[in-house]
Amino acid sequence: MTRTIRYIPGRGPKFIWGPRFHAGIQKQKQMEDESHGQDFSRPLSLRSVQVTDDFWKKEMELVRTQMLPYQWDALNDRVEGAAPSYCMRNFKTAGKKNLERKEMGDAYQEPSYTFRGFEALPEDPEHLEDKFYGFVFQDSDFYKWIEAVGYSLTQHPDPELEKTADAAIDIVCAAQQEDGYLDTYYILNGRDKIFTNLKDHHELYCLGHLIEGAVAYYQATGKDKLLRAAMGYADYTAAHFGPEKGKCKGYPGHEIAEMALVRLYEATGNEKYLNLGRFFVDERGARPYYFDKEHPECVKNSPDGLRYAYNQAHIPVREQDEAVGHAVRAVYLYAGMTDMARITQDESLYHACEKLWDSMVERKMYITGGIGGTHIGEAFSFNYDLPNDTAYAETCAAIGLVFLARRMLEIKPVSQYADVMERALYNCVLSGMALDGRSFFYVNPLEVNPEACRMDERKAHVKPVRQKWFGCACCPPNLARMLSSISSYAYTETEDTLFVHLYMGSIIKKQVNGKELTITVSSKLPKSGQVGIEVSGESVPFTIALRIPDWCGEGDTGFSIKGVRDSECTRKDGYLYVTRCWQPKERLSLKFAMDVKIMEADPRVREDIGKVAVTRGPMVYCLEEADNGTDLHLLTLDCGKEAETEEFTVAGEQVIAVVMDGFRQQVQTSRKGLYHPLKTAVKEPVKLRFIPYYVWANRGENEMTVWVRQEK
Ligand code: FUB
Ligand code: ZN
Repeated sequence: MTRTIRYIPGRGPKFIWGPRFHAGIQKQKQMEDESHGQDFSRPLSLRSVQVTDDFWKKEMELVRTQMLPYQWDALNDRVEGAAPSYCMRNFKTAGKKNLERKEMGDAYQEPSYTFRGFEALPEDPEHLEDKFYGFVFQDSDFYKWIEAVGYSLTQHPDPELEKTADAAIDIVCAAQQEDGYLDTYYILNGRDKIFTNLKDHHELYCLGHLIEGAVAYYQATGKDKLLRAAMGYADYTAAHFGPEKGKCKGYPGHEIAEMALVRLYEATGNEKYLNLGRFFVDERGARPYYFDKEHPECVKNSPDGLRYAYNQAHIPVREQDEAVGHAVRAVYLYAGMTDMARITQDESLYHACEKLWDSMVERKMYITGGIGGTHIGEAFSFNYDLPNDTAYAETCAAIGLVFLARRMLEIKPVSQYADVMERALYNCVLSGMALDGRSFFYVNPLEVNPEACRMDERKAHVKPVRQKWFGCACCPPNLARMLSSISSYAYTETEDTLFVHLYMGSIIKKQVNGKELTITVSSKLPKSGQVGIEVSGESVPFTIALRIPDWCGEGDTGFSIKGVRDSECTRKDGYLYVTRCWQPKERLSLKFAMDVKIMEADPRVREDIGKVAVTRGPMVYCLEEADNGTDLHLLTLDCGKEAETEEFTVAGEQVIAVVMDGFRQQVQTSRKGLYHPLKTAVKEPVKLRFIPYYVWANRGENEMTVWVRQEK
C-alpha cells in the first residue's frame, strides 16, 4: 500500500554555529576533534561508496575507458586535428632545464622574464623550442586529469592507468624547483617575475589545482610523491603571502586555492595551509586594492568599487551580495568561502555565501543550471539577463556551481541546494561532453542556429558541434574529475545520519556507533522516479535523510514512500528524515512523480517571455533540428495538450523523449517585403519531439532550442 507521510516540521539535524562560532582556529580544531560531524555533514569518502547506477555508472565508465586515455593523449599533443595542449611538454621542458641547472651549477643562465602572452603559440609548429607554450595555466590541465585518475582508481583499480599516472607524476615533479616553486610558465619564462601578476596570471590557480589533484591521488593510491610536491609549493607560497609584516598581501586573480588549501589542511592537519587560505579569503577586496599595485593602469580606467569585480575583488567578500564577474572564478571563490565558513565557524562568511547563492540562482541562472550570461569576460551579466543564443554558460562554471551547492549542503541540508546541484549536473554539466566522451563544449547555449555561429561575430563563441580539444582546455578535464567523483555529491553524512541528496544506485558502507552498515540504494532516475533503499548489518538506530526533489511536486501524487511508519519520519527543509533501528532486508520504496512539466521563466527574463521550456524530473528538454526540421523559431507549442513520453535513441543513448502537439508557421514567400500589415499566421499542426538537453549535438551540426514559443 502506498501512503503519504505526515510530516512533523522542526526535526532533523541541528544547524547551529553555537559556542564554536568565531572560535580561533586552535580552539576550533580542538572543538572539531570533540564534535566534528555533529553539526555539519561531510561527503562520504569515495571508497565507501560503490556506484552501481545505470545512468551515472555509465558516465564513470566513460571517463575511465574513454576520457582519461583520450585526455592523456590530448595533454601529450597526440590527438590528430585537435588544438595542441603543450601541457606535458612544458613540464618536460622545465624538468630538462632543472637538470641543466644542476649539471651546470653557477654557469647556468636563468632566463630573465619574457612575457609570452596568454596563448604562446610556436612560430614553426614542426620545430618547437625549449620554451613555454600555451595558456599561462596550462599546468592545471594535468592537475585536473590526475585528480580524475585518482577518483577513478578508487572505484576501479587499473594498474596500467596507475603506471601511466606515476610516470606522469615523475615528469611533473622533475619540473619542481628546489625551493618548492612549481609553475612552468614562470620557470620557463623567467622566475624573476613570479607572483608579480596575480590578477591575470595563474600561479595560485595552478597551486590550487595541484593540491586538488595531489590529495585525490594520495587518497586513492597512498602514494605521496605529488602530495609532497604540492606541499612544497604550498609551503613556498605560505612563506611569501600572509598577514605578517613583510609578506605579500596579494591573493589569487583566479580563485580555487581557497578551497584547495582547506582540503590540504584537512588531508595533512597542517594549519599553515588553512591560515593561508583564510588570508586569501579575508584579504580579497581590501583597500587599498592589492591589484592596483600590480596594475596602475586599472586605477585610471575604472572607478573604485567596480574595479576588480571581474575577479570578485571589488569589495571584501563578506560585503558581497551579488554574483559578479567571471563566473568560474566566482563559484570557485564562493565554494572556498563556504569551506572556510564551515571550518572556521565563520557565520558572517556563511551569510555572504547565502546571499551570493540567492543572487545566482534566483536572478542569474539558466534553466539548465548554466551560469554566465555573457561571453564578455566569461561572466555574469546583470539580473535577469539570460540570453539563450549568446549564452556563455561555461561547463566549468556549472561544475563550480555543483562544488558550491555540495558545500552549502554540508553546512545546512536544505533541498534547494541539491535541486540546483542536480539541475546543473543532469543538464549543463553533461551537455559539456559528447556521448562518446571524446569531444566537448566549453559554452553551453540554450539556442543554436549554426549559420549564426558562423556569420555573426557576437555568437562566434558558441559552437554548434563539440570540439576535440581547446587551446584553453579547462572544461574537458574538469568534467573528468567531476564525473569520476560523482558519488561525493550524492551523499553526505554525520555520525548518525546519511543524507541522500541525489538518487543514484549505490552500495554504501557506513559506520554508526562503531558498527558497520551497508545501505543499498537502487534508482531508476532519470528514466522514472522509483527508488529503493535497503539497510543491512547490525541493528543500530540511525537516520536516512531523503531529499524530496522540487520537480516531483507535493502531496500524494508527487511523492510517496512505503515501508516506514509515520512516527519514524520527520520533514525539514525539503528532506524526509527516517529514523529507526533498521532491520535486515527491510526495504524502503520511494516514488517521485516524473510528470512532464511546462515551465515558464520569471517575466523579467526578457529573452524567455512568451516562451516555455519542457522538463521531466531533473531533465531539461530541447528541440533539435534532427527531429523537428529546420527553422525551430517557426514552431509553437500547444501547452493545453497532453504530453506523451516514449523511449527514444539518440546516437546510441536510450532516453525518454517527450512528444507534444505544436504548430509550424508557414513562411509566405508570395508576400513581398520584410514587413506587412498584421494577418493571422498560417500554421500547420505538427508533432514536436523534445529530447533531453544533454544529448543534443550528437547527430551532427544542427539547430537547437530549449525555449519554444507558446501557442496562443
Ligand atoms: O582562467 C582559467 C580558466 O580558463 C577559466 O576558469 C575559464 O573560464 C577559462 O577562461
Ligand atoms: Zn572551462
